[in-house]
Amino acid sequence: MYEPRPEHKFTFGLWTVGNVGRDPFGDAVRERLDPVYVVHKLAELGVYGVNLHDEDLIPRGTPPAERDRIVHRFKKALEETGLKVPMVTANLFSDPAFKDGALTSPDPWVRAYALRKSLETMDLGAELGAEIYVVWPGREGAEVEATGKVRKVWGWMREALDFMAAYAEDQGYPYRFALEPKPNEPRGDIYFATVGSFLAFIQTLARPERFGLNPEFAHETMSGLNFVHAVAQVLEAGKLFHIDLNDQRMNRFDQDLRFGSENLKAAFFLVDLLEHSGYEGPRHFDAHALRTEDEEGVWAFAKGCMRTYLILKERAQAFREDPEVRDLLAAYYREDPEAVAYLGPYSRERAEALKRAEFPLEAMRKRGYDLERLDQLVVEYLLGVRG
Ligand code: GLT
Ligand code: MN
Ligand code: MN
Repeated sequence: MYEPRPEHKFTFGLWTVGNVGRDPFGDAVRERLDPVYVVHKLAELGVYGVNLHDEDLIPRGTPPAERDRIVHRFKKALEETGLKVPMVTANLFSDPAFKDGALTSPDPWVRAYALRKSLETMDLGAELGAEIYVVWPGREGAEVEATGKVRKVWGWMREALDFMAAYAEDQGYPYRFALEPKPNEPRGDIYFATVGSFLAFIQTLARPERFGLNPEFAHETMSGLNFVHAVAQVLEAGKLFHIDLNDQRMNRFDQDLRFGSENLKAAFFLVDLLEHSGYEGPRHFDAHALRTEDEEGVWAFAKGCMRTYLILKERAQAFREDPEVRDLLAAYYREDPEAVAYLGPYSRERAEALKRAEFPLEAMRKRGYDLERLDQLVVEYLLGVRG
């Protein structure tokens, strides 16, 4: 019942299960895994697809003939396993050249280099069948405000994204661009900090229909925001192009923990939301095993992400079908036709009727919403003692 299958659309990045456990204070604790090996392992676990940065597959500086050999070998593994590559992204953060920004570097050579790298990654992704292109502006930020760069970065970013979308159009690539916000880390402050900031920015682009969001659980959560609310807004805007699932404690560095391992209630409502949203894209786990783990721990981590997702899906379904929950919700949303008539689109008549309306103020003020009972039921479903 909780066995992952390709139709669940679970995906992992090469950099997630391939994470070697390096942190700012400590060296790698695991060996780099061969991407072909990762493809076979993920397929065995019932995963749908594998995502990658250009450099996860093709190390920086690889000569063209070697590049083609790597891609050929990787494609063969995809064919053998049936695994897809739904999403690709350019690594615009590791190269020291990007230390003060990539697409928003003050140095036009760096901006041009980042743009070229993005186009090459789009070519690579097209070869692998990817249709989603993620842009994570990890280095597009600052520690020093005195440069005044904050006035210029929006224009640079717009120009780069418009260039990339036009290139996709020109090449006949099907890409939809999924922009991924994060408040900080690796920069002191990243310009595109939250879901809201990217949602607004998209509307200023030349081809807004090509652009959407790649929200990440950890990234909204680290600044204390409500990820479920953020995703709901993205869905409402028709902009959920991709999603990064993981877990995170508030006000900490980017932990990228196993999905559902910290904020179980938020994970429950996220799955509840996603599964009823009509979103059909990949469920990507952008997380990695703890640094304490060896390779076995990595696969336990990957299985855990998917298993927890499927358990939460079943729990949320059962919760929604519980007659007591249904009754509570029916009472919560009780619609009094007399009140409803005052609402809706503006008309002069409606405004006048509203001004004449007599409100049952005492009842309105006295009403209890029965949310303690409703929330306790959530807890009982999560604890597995009900449903
Ligand atoms: C990096 C980052 C992630 C992004 C990836 C895409 S790489 O691990 O922390 O949130 O999704 O570039
Ligand atoms: Mn991410
Ligand atoms: Mn993250």
